[in-house]
Amino acid sequence: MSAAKTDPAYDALAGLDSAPLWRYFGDLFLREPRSAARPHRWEYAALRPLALHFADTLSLEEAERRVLMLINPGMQDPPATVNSLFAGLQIILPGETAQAHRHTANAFRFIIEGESAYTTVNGERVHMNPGDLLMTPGMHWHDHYHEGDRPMIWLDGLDFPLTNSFEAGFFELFGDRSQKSLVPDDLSSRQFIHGRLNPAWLPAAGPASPVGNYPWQETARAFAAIADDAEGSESEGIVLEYTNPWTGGPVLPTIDCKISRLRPRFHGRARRTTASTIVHVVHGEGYMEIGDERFDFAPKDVIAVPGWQPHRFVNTSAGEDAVLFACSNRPALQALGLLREDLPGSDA
Ligand code: GTQ
Repeated sequence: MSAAKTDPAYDALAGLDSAPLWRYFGDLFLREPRSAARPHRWEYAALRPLALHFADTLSLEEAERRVLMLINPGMQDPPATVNSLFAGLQIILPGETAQAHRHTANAFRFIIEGESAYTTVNGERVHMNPGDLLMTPGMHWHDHYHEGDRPMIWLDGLDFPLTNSFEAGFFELFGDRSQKSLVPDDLSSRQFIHGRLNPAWLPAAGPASPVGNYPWQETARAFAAIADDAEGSESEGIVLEYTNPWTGGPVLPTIDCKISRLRPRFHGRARRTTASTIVHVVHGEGYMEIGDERFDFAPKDVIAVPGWQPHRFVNTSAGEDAVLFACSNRPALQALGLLREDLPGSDA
């Protein structure tokens, strides 16, 4: 009976801070995920001049971190890039220090341009060069210093949308602007670099990778060693996961990081996953299809791939590889029993 719609008991219920589940049910229990995030591309060539502009006009005394947030048009408040992940472009100039702090959010950096900066993570200076992947696990003190001679720009990835949604975010300033160096520079990267030969005197500690830097040199060496001898994944090409040497699993408890080499004319098979992904183009030209949209990409662009959207990678070049860095929230979903992946259009 439509009379039920005007039943005054509904107002009485609202007045008691209660509501009828039957009027919400379909929105609360979706047949399948519907991401708030939209598929999106951020063009590096357009953002870079603005990063340089703010480097000129805003000092690091005025900004805790000089970061251009990559805000998904569907996720403005609170801001996120996709679901539980945030990405931003951070710029630091020669001679600048980004002051020491720590937070519960896990972070990584993928270095885009510049050289001779380092971040000090719990007393270890970790140097950065283009293509390097650096870790700053939750509650590790970190400050950045640039001793080079041109601007340094990197992609930050953090899980603060997750820590904030769990209302588990803490933040502290160290006190001094920078930490003192407490151990030899780049020690964690050097002692774990081989991956298959771990330092046996160090007990596994914490849920995150102990490696400060996964240098580009090692990534390039891995691709060169595999060469064209492996088939790779039909969706992601020659795709390598950066691993926590203590577990063989993802580098951070809530974020995994991978790098894919797409050979010339690679046309990936579409897949979908409940994990949400952020892709950064290291080099090469091509496009991503996400849902029914196509995003052409150029080097250094960033692309948001919302969860459960079918997506595919295409390298349009006939002669050059495309190399893509990607992070996702897969470990968080996996830990909670929420990970589903498939290849749409197949029975698999
Ligand atoms: O470099 O420590 O993009 O604390 C956001 C928060 C970077 C950082 C971000 C941060 C940092």
